[in-house]
Amino acid sequence: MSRPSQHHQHSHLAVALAAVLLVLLAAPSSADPNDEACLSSLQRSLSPRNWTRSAFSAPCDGFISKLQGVTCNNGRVYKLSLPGLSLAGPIPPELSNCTNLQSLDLSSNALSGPIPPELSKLLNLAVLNLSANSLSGAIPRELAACAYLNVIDLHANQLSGPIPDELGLLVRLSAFDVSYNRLSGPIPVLLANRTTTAGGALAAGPAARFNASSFAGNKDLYGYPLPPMRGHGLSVLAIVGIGLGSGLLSLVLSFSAVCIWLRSTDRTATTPGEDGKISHLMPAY
Ligand SMILES: *[C@@H]1O[C@H](CO)[C@@H](O)[C@H](O)[C@H]1NC(C)=O
Ligand SMILES: *[C@@H]1O[C@H](CO)[C@@H](O)[C@H](O)[C@H]1NC(C)=O
Ligand SMILES: *[C@@H]1O[C@H](CO)[C@@H](O)[C@H](O)[C@H]1NC(C)=O
Ligand SMILES: *[C@@H]1O[C@H](CO)[C@@H](O)[C@H](O)[C@H]1NC(C)=O
Ligand SMILES: CC(=O)N[C@H]1CO[C@H](CO)[C@@H](O)[C@@H]1O
Repeated sequence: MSRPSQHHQHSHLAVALAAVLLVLLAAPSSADPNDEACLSSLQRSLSPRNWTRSAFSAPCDGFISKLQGVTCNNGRVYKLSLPGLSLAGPIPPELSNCTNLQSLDLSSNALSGPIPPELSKLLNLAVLNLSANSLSGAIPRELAACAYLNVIDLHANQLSGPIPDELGLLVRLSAFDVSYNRLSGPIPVLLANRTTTAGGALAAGPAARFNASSFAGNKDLYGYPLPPMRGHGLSVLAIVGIGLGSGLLSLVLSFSAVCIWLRSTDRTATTPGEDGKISHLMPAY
């Protein structure tokens, strides 16, 4: 007697499961409010040309995106790739609402203003490429919170201030480029030097973690792998210049002194003539 009712219960369960599955499969097209806030802020700030506002409420249909440059994974925005589209304006802090973002590429545009420290809330971020823009201000040290960062490419901007030491703690970094900015100060040792292996011995091959090309084109940046204390190198040049200059000056001075002396001796040489005249006149005395 109990068997049929159990069967009945099982089939009920199966129907319920199927319904849940159907709902789940249909669900991904419904938007995540965080992604919507993130994409709306990007539209407000940079207005990518092909973006239609209607798509923000449902940017992802499972793995497929309705917006240019947006890649979805399971209904969430996971990649934003908008290089070389002449996008102008500041990076909105609300970009940090795309909490599943793993890759952000806004390179080769006309972005200005600072890199928002809020980007450090993107805890899954592996790729950050903001190269070839007009970004200014400091590199936020908060970025060190993005522990999965593999790529930080900030080359060719107008970033200033020091390179935060904390970035050296990002153990997964395989590409780091801050060349051609206005950065200053010493290069963090943990970015420049390969850390020692567990045994304490230095890893084989070159000692550099990132070589000079990662740091080039920043006038006031110094330390390995760049020359030590560039300011010092300049002052050495200045000392040489001062030395050469003062040498030349003393040469000119002594030359003119000799000239003046020669002239005065010329005069004294001519005075004997006058003396002679006088002496000729002398007899008439
Ligand atoms: C917009 O989309 C069209 C067709 O999909 C494409 O040809 C065009 O390059 C896109 N515009 C921009 C600015 O990328
Ligand atoms: C960042 O983007 C630029 C241009 O869009 C590209 O040339 C460069 O290789 C990228 N950086 C990395 C580390 O992939
Ligand atoms: C980093 O490496 C360079 C070159 O091998 C070396 O001269 C320098 O002393 C190292 N710095 C530290 C702090 O280990
Ligand atoms: C610096 O390292 C990059 C790869 O990380 C390599 O392509 C480049 O040739 C190196 N440059 C120098 C001057 O060693
Ligand atoms: C909807 C949402 O999550 N909005 C957040 C977007 O990011 C800003 C700044 O980080 C937050 O203040 C909002 O709450």
